[in-house]
Amino acid sequence: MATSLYSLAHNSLQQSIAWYSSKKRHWNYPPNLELQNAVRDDLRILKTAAEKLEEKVIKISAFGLVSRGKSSVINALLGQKILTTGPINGVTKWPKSIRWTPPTGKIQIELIDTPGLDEIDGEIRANMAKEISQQSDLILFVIAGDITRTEYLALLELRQWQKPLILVFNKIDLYPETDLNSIYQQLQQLSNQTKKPLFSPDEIVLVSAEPQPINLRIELPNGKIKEELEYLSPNIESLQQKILTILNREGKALLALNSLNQARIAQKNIARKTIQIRSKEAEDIIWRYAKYKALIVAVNPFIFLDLIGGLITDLTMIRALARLYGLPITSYEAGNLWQTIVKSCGGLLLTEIGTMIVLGWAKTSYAINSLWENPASFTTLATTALAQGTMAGYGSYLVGKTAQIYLENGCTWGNSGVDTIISEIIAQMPPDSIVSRLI
Ligand SMILES: Nc1nc2c(ncn2[C@@H]2O[C@H](COP(=O)(O)OP(=O)(O)O)[C@@H](O)[C@H]2O)c(=O)[nH]1
Ligand SMILES: [Mg+2]
Repeated sequence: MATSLYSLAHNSLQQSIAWYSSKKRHWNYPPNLELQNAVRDDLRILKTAAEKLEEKVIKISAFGLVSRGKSSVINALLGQKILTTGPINGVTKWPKSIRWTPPTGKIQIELIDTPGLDEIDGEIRANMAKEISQQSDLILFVIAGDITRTEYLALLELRQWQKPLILVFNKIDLYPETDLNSIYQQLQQLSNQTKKPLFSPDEIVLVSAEPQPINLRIELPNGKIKEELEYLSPNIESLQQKILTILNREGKALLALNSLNQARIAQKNIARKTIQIRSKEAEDIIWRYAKYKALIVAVNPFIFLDLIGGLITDLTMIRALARLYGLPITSYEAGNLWQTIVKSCGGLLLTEIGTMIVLGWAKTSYAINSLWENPASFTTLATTALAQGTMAGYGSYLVGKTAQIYLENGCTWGNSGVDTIISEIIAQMPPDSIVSRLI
């Protein structure tokens, strides 16, 4: 990944932190304690995401069902038996993390071992899995033997969270007939062969992290038979190699993407909570401007001025909402808002033309034929003005509602918004990279 993108990611995060922790974020609205408490955790996540980018330690975690050999795989990577492994379920109770400095690289890696996805129950498991995977830059999903439905669903979910994955098929010493092709076929069967396969062949690695010892029968010169266990060394080089290749090529991109993704989730949460907590004030603002606009349009006799007046009211309303929420209006979102405003004005123009045709004259004609020359037409004027005013007010109401949606989602769009940088990073990576699989 180009360094410029890395600094872009860095700047974007710094900008967001500066914005969201600024006291001036809500313009001169008084501080809202409920809101401050509600977004405290999200702010912390935003800051952690920025720190993570600076730390440059890549987190790799092992996921999978019980006894597939997650702990063994990590031991094998480390070349040391640091983690306890064993045939009994639930050997690994809590997530553990270990620093690993691979032989060749200068990269700092943190390996995270997790309990099996099926070892702890329901909600705790789901939360733990989600939390660890969100922190991880790369996930080793360890399987052994047939892929179960549970494994397949977990893989689907990780893909949905846009997590870079390597499928590690462990214990090949027990399944010598297994090859990439058979794993591939199984995956396709599970996905009903309709969807795009979850993995490309080069994201699957076959290893044996802790091969079972072989019982050797040695015939001694005196004719006696001696039994001896022969311990085979792990077969893990292919995984080591794969990890190093990925990290050398796209380690920085993985790091940046993960930080940006976390920041994105945090920013969306802040926006959502802000809009929720300030909904009453927002409603007041929207109605107030809708009424202004209805009034301007109803009272004002010229079509052209109606439109200009309406436009100015809408823009002022959007600014008022952005200030209430303290959310940035980015260029992308502003563009989309413009479209909505233009549409709302288009609606106004149509009613104007419509009422002109139906009633035979428009308000504009009153500017020329003043009312006292033709007092009988007053009712028509009132009807026209009312129709236009109502339409205009309704238009403003729609614009206000749309502004809410855009401010909530749009806080991550725009030139330096995390969404833009995420897609730029993905677009820059070569098509066979693990990052480009995340689209
Ligand atoms: N035959 C064989 N057994 C293995 C291999 N890797 C791990 N095991 C065994 O599988 C069992 C579970 O391993 P462990 O690492 O504790 O699994 P975890 O629950 O996924 O962490 C242990 O008894 C290991 O000795 C392997 O490559 N081949
Ligand atoms: Mg374990």
